[in-house]
Amino acid sequence: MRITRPRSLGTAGDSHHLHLSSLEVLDQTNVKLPLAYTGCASEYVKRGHYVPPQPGFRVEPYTPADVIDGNPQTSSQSDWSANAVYGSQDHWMEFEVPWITGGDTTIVVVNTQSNPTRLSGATLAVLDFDGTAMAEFTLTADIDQRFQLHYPY
Ligand SMILES: [Ca+2]
Repeated sequence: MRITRPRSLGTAGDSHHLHLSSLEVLDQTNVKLPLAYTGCASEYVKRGHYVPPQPGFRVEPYTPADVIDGNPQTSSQSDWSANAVYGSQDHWMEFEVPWITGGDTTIVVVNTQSNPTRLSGATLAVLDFDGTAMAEFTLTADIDQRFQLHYPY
């Protein structure tokens, strides 16, 4: 499963960031499937944003692991520090889904509370093992977003 925010969506107004709070995949009986992040992401998303130690912020960078930690309060943040060149690359991240069973699958995306419009127009693609897109959804600025994957696709 790949989430992409390409530069072609626009970089004006500090809009080109890929920050995400949560991604869940539920099978037809609403059982949450285990997702895995194996480090497959664009450079800045993989690196994550790092905030120097200060009150209210943690020390670890904000990476895609924060998207599948089961906690909607934590979010990934593409690096927007002085180490990143703003607008220089497309942002994307991939998560592995071990299986998708027959029947309807529900994909639940939780956007960040701050600057949710940045996610608007980004895409969520369900990829086959060879990278072929079986389905693609367009994300919005909504905080809670749900998409139905109908089998067969
Ligand atoms: Ca989270």
